[in-house]
Amino acid sequence: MTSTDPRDSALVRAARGLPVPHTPVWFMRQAGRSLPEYRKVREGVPMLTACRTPELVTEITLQPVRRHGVDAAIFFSDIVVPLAAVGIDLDIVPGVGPVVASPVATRADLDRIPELTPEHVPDITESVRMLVRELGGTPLIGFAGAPFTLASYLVEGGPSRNHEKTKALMHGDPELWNALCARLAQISGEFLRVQAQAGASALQLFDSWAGALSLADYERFVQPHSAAALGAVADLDVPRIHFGVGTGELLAAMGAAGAEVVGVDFRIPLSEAVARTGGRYAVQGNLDPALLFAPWEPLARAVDEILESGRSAPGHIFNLGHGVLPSTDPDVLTRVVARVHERSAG
Ligand code: 1CP
Repeated sequence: MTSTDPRDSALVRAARGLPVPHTPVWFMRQAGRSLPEYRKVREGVPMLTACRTPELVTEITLQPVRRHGVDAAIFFSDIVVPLAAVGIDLDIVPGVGPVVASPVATRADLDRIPELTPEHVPDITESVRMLVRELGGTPLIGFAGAPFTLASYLVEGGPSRNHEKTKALMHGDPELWNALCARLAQISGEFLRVQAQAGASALQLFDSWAGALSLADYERFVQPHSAAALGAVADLDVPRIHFGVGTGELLAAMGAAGAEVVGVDFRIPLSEAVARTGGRYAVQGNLDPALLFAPWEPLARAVDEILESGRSAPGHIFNLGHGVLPSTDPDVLTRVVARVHERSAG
């Protein structure tokens, strides 16, 4: 294996708990509205169209790698892309997020959602292959949405603060809930599999809204389905990152669902996340994205503290606690990458 093999990159090594030349760093939502070059190529192109056009996906995915020198690319797509691919009528509305035309409420609604096959997403395979060729030794992270977070969009019909219809279905009709999540786990698992088989070097399952759940509800209604999605790629020897927001109480259960890396938001220190997960997993995180708006001195101090806190983990991948905010100054991100590399080398 040569040093230009992405399987030997700092990101993959950290995910596996192996020694690294420096702490790897990438940012959730590193591609996107914070970059003028992104706004330029997206002009007049709807989000879902962009996600299904291999040349655009490749260009947008590469933009933050060129600009910031991050240690990984994240595939430019969205968690709802595989749902649209199987025929669910939805759109990504600018300034809102995913909006579903006919929310799921009954067994008949669920029965209209087919399983995902690679034939639904030939463009995803093509995009990943193009990217892997362009990226050389830089690893590509593939991703999917976890069943709970996807179910929330499908049941609520769009973004939701309280997930009340979702929780009502979960508790009111557990049979339908479990059938819906089993279908979504198949779709997510297959979407991850397609990306890994086309050459992605790591995978992230986004359960962004799982922090809205109690541990008891998570374990009973959600974890088995996330475990099924992660289990669909268990044989592929590609490290799996499991991330959610506000999931301090769920970290051990999220690791146990079948991940090598647990994503941590900014609400607890990494050392605390390591303690809560018994040191069994590498950790990813956890700079508050709002701190990128603070003056450099306190920001640099926060970066250094996170590096220090991450030393207690078997492996640490530096990231934000959630996605880059659209009005972030991209030069600050570049500076954070340099700081992480400089302070963690040797
Ligand atoms: O037109 C646009 O530019 C729309 C903005 C946008 C972008 C750039 C959306 C709509 N999605 C994306 C890309 C995207 N989505 C990526 C790209 C790769 C990268 O990180 O650089 C990823 C990983 C996602 C995944 C995603 N979509 C998640 C999980 C990550 C997270 O932020 O927690 C979620 C929850 C979504 C749904 C979604 N899509 C878009 C928006 C605005 C939202 C959130 C809406 C809400 O608040 O519920």
